[in-house]
Amino acid sequence: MKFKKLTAALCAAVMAGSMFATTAFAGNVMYGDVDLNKSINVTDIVKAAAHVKSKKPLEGEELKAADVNQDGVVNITDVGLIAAHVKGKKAIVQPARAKK
Ligand SMILES: [Ca+2]
Ligand SMILES: [Ca+2]
Repeated sequence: MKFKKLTAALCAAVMAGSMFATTAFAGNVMYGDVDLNKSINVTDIVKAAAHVKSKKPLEGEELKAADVNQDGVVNITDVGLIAAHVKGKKAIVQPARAKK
């Protein structure tokens, strides 16, 4: 029966779609907030710096949040950006959130 097969394919597509939506939502990190506590402060600089020095690598959401300039790597540039934000020199501009 072709219809049954199509329904199964549709179900799989919907499930994959909802999984993607969950991932997208989880991806809404605050850039610079490395420890994910909703505020950007000196702790986040320390965490990002420890990652850059390979002392304590970040992963997942933390890694995403630490990549402030979103160039795919967390390095001293990102640490500098977080530091500038904390010192009140240059605020980190958060990307526009997807509107629903
Ligand atoms: Ca934080
Ligand atoms: Ca970066």
